[in-house]
Amino acid sequence: MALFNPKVFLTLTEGKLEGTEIKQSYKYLNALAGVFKNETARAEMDQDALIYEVQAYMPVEEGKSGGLFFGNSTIYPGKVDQEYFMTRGHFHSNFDTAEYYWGVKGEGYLILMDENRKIWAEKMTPGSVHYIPGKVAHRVANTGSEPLVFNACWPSDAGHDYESIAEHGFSARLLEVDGEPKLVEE
Ligand code: PAN
Ligand code: ZN
Repeated sequence: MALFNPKVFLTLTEGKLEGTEIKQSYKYLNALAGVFKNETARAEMDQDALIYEVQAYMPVEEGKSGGLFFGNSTIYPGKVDQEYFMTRGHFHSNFDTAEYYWGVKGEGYLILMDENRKIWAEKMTPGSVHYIPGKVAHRVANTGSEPLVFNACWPSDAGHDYESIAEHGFSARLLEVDGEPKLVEE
């Protein structure tokens, strides 16, 4: 019987994935037009600033049911006006599919919004575990001064629906108010 080495390594203290099959993507400020509340402020900032990056290990074809994907996201610290750097956020296209996120480094909030636009946020810190139920949109904001790193695991047929967020947004935004993060209704 053959013995194999793992194809993928997770650096446990950094949350980073290593291996030849890891897909890597980068989200720069110029790709986030219309995402932040103050679009004028966003447009005046350095458009080449790296806001977040994502690694994904997708051992089965995307869209195939029954598989699981594994990811890493790193959100850099910063704000557009009062609003913390954050991911675009999405519902899953296959609406009733769940996901796990867990914090590895840094601090921030996981912002969750259900199909009735009810919204809440969970604090993310190293070791915090977050179950994202199906039918719940999710986005992460970095409220700290260091990169916020988290890992994720989601079904291979979940898909990403960015369009409904682009159209309707989240019902609240995480803003810095008097030096503290506050979820402010739109
Ligand atoms: C994550 C996210 C990742 C980037 O892997 O895709 O954190 O956020 P956006 O996709 O919203 O830009 C996930 O939730 N996958 O389902
Ligand atoms: Zn997701």
